[in-house]
Amino acid sequence: MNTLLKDKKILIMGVANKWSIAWGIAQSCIEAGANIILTYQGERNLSNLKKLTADLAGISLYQCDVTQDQDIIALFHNLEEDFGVIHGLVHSIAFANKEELEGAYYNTSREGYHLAQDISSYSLVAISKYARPLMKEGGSIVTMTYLGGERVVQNYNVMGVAKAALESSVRYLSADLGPENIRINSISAGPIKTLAAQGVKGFRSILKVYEEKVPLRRTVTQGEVGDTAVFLLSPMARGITGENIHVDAGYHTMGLL
Ligand code: NAP
Ligand code: 1JT
Repeated sequence: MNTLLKDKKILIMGVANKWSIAWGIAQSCIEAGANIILTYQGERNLSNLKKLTADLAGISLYQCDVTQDQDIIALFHNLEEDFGVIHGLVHSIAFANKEELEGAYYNTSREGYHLAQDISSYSLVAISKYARPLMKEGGSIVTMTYLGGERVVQNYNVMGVAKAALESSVRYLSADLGPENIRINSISAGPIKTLAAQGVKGFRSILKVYEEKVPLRRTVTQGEVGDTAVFLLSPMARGITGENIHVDAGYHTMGLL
């Protein structure tokens, strides 16, 4: 237990189940004394979340599909009424059609491109707009990215291009929101076995490279990402905005492996 986020209200979007990176972040936030608010997309996730949070006091759950403007508007309207203020926001949401996460990038369909951009990148822009009025005491926004947004990583394809847009959005939003003492940063996590990663072509061989070649000779955990998120959400990171922090056991420092 620590007090880095004592009594701070942190909204976390993107918990699907206990393997979600967002759930790792939620646990680290709770350990740091935060009051957390979670959003879920559909009824299936609501029952998961109810089970996950059954033993934890004071966690509020709200529905929000980020492709729906009316869901985003209703979410922040309800948060304004129920809490009046939030101090932190975690965006841990992405989607792309599985068949577009393999083969040549030029085979990406127009529809698949738009879908990946809408859910994985534009959603951060819309959410930041509506979170801003609630961050009356200043705030910190954290989003999740992957190295495939900066470099060519085989198979990451349309998600890589969506992550590049997401990372650029972080920089533009940092300029918009900085004067109101709202910071925004991304965490570039190494590969972690989650629902999203399941069934992704070549994922296992990427994990193997981590164990054999990266500086720390291992993969990273949801808990390690969670602790970095707590740092970024806390006053310890008060001078940091528009930044991308790699939590990837050092993989990003390496040349061709
Ligand atoms: P995850 O548990 O599957 O989380 C993805 C979340 O996005 C799910 O909760 C999913 O909800 C949500 N989502 C998708 N479409 C949505 C929509 N329209 N509205 C609201 N929520 C929606 O997988 P994860 O690995 O933790 O991914 C979280 C973030 O980490 C993503 O941005 C991902 O790119 C990033 N990341 C992951 C890795 C990795 O190796 N796992 C590495 C680096 C970065 P549903 O389940 O209901 O669709
Ligand atoms: C999505 C998926 C977003 C998998 C994701 C993701 N962000 C990171 N990963 C894990 C990953 C995926 C690939 C990869 C390396 C890591 C699945 C669909 C929903 C959005 O390739 C090198 C493909």
